[in-house]
Amino acid sequence: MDYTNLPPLTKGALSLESWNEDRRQEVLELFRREVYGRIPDEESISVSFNTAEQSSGYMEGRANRAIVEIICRRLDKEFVFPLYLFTPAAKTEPVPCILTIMNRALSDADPSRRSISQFWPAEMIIARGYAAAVLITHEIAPDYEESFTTRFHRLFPEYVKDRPSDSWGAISAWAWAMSRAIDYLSIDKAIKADSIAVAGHSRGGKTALWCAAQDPRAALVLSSCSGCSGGAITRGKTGEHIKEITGTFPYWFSANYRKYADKEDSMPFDQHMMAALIAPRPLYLSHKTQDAWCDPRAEYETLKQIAPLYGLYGKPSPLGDAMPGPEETVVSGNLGFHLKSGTHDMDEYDWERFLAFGEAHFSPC
Ligand code: GTR
Repeated sequence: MDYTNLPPLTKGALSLESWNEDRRQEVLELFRREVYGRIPDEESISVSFNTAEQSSGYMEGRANRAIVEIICRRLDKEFVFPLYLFTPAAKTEPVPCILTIMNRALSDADPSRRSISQFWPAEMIIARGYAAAVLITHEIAPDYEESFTTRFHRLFPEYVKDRPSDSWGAISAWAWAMSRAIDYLSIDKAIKADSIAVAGHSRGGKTALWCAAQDPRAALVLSSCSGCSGGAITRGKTGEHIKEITGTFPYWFSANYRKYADKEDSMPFDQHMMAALIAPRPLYLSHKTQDAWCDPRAEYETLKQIAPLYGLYGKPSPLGDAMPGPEETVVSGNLGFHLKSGTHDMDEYDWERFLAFGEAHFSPC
């Protein structure tokens, strides 16, 4: 694939003057309007928190658990979703936190810890000195077509019928919820407010990226196999494209996004521009060899495209031309990438590297 014709990050030569706040807002607006959809009238939603439960004795006494209800009200509607938060019991000082958006069966991120899964190894995260927070997609916005009527969507009944083509899809609702979780984590005294990372896999990986693109408080991003409409440049990628993803999951995106199916060359953006919105914050993308649907090469290219921007910010993160091979990891400055043999998944191998990347930036221990 020849990447010389990608839409450029800036108008004119890449410099910090041309990648200024106006340009960032312009790019953000492109992704809000054309891809994920905007949440309208955000100011009309009030958010408060209720610590519904606080208990100790988890993970053989090594962790405390809080369940925080995030209460969202708009006009006469209310919608509440839980944030599950484990903190290391032995720590007296605030700790960095990894906030994961979980998009699989509850057993993959079981808040009771009866079911343990490599997908969200909270015990390992705690042992390394972080707090482990998790949100469950299903508890925020349904991951199936339901005409935008339940959970988060019910705050906006007037958008059920005449839904503008730039209205939010589920990814925007999940990303919004991650930001509300950051609202809470930033005021919890157990957490270091400037050291909150966001993480997710696949649709969760897309969500974590979109959250961080919009919310500068997401201080570090860990995104596994996010692929199409996530970390992968769409033009020229293998596997899934806009036609397939909007055909199967139309409710993830704004209605506008569908118009680019089979017309990707006409997009005034591509995914490297969303990743650029995260610069110069630390960003790590991980991959599996047998995930042609996602296309690791297209994700590595995203990092290569934004690496010069990190240099301009004084965070040099140069990357070699060739993508790392299986079982290889590349970390350069604030950018990280690895490829592991296997199928579309997130596991302890990935978390090992995510946590090491986090340690280089957050010093959790
Ligand atoms: C697929 C989707 C991918 C990816 C994946 C997942 O079906 O098309 O883009 O997000 O689901 O979330 O596991």
